[in-house]
Amino acid sequence: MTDTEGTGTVVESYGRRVVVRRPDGERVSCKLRRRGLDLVAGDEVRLAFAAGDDEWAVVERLPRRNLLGRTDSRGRTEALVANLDQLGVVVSPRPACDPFVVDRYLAGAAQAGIPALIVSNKCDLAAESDTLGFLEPLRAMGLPVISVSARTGTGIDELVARLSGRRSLLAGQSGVGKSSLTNLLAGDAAQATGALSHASGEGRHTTTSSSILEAPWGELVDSPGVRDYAPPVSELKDVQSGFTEIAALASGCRFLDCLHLREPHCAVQAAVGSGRVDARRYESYRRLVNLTRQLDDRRGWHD
Ligand SMILES: Nc1nc2c(ncn2[C@@H]2O[C@H](COP(=O)(O)OP(=O)(O)O)[C@@H](O)[C@H]2O)c(=O)[nH]1
Ligand SMILES: [Mg+2]
Ligand SMILES: [Zn+2]
Repeated sequence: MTDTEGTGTVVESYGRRVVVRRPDGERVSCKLRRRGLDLVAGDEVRLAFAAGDDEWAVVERLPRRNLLGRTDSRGRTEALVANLDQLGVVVSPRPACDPFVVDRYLAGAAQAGIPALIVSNKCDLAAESDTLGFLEPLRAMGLPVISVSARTGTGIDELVARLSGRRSLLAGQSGVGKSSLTNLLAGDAAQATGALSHASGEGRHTTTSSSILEAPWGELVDSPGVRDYAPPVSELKDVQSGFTEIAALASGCRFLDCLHLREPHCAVQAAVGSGRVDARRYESYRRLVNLTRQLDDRRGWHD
């Protein structure tokens, strides 16, 4: 007897078990045929239903188009979600956002090759928008900025048009309105998620595991793990790939391995001096280099 074969997309992952959406839209709870498959939401997988078995098993993970990861507090890389079409960084005038956190999300997306946009929520609080000045250099770099209000509905149509037909993740600091936007955009889908795992008594035991919400217009990824976000960086030299305006200048530096910190004849430092590169963005870059150094030290201790 041979296996029945199938394919699908992982929409929820619980480590040893996953929920897979089949091509016909049905969601099935699957076991993993072997250890080490390392599945996250968004993964495309091959399934088999073995004769004599009573459920689908994931036998293989198909190649990933991209993978958004994070660095945890011990400096270990953790995969969050695969095959994303875009990352929306949600900001708001109140609570005021830390621009350095916003830059870390943008750096994670850039490193993974995922297009990013800014979702500027709470535009009904326009009187307090003076905290959003840090968006200007980002806008000037060509990053789309969409002003919305989850409260009044302003801009939501434009946001849906942006998200339409794509798999998007909305990330951002606590309080900026991610849940409000998710409820507004995919409320029914959010309620459906987790029903299968609750029914089978598995629950969600890791707070960072992502899930995919399927709305009529597209997909939204719910990822609690992106709250306190640092991109995964294995080498200091790689930090600049998260800052496209800095990476673009590196060929003008005298040293091939220039980190653009205190090296002489550095095109990046010169551009910061002349105002061509935003000084705050450069500071973000420096902080991420330093964070990477600290994490390297911590990794050293734990290995
Ligand atoms: N004025 C205003 N408040 C909002 C808006 N969106 C969300 N909020 C409020 O901001 C607070 C935090 O929202 P929440 O969705 O829980 O943020 P999250 O932590 O990012 O998930 C709540 O009190 C929301 O009612 C908005 O567009 N305008
Ligand atoms: Mg929330
Ligand atoms: Zn340099």
